[in-house]
Amino acid sequence: MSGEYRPVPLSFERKSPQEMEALSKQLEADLASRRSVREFSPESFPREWLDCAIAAASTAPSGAHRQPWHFVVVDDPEIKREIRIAAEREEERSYGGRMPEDWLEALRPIGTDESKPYLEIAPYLVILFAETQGVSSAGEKQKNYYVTESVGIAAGLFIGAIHRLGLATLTHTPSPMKFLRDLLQRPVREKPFLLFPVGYPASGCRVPDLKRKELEAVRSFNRDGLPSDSRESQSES
Ligand code: IYR
Repeated sequence: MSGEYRPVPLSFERKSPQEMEALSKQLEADLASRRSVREFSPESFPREWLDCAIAAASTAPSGAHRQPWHFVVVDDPEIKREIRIAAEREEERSYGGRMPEDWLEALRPIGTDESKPYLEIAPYLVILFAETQGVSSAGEKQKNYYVTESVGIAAGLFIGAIHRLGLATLTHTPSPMKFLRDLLQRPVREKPFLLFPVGYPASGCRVPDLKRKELEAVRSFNRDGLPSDSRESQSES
């Protein structure tokens, strides 16, 4: 992108209302069938499929169009093993006292613990880094804007793309995640953001019995969210 505003015509294909009506039904059903998976089959798939999901994720809108993300794909068994060992080392500390009791209690229905075998079993690990600083075309340090929002949106598109491809993933956040930058030899200006194991679910894969919030709980219309008296008391507190 040059330094001036030189707009070009938008390319936008208008769909028929009939098609949109049909899509509005399919869309939710399709995304509702997505689940985070922690039991993967070791079966691999072509790397190009992952590249397609990453390219799709990289279409995300971003602050000042800086696209402040970098995806590292790992399929090397030795690197996956190093990542599993380092992640489990951190998780042992987290589950063994670093996470307060209320957090552990919140995680109980999810069934997670410090053991992360899927980090070696899944055919690919995709590590998403946030570029806290960019590099200009002249090779100089460049400020990035709304980095967390931008990378979060790219992560969402990636998760949706993986699902639409017919694969499964997990938004894994070993904490702290700095070991990923060291193990993958990424520059200091890149901050590990999320780790996605990607593959097919294992046969017999089980997932937590989660219920999602109803639409009415996550969407208000105009000002109908709260009765006016509770809005007042909220702004006072
Ligand atoms: N990172 C840990 C703990 C964990 C935290 C949250 I919040 C989760 O939704 C799930 C797990 C782990 O991966 O086990």
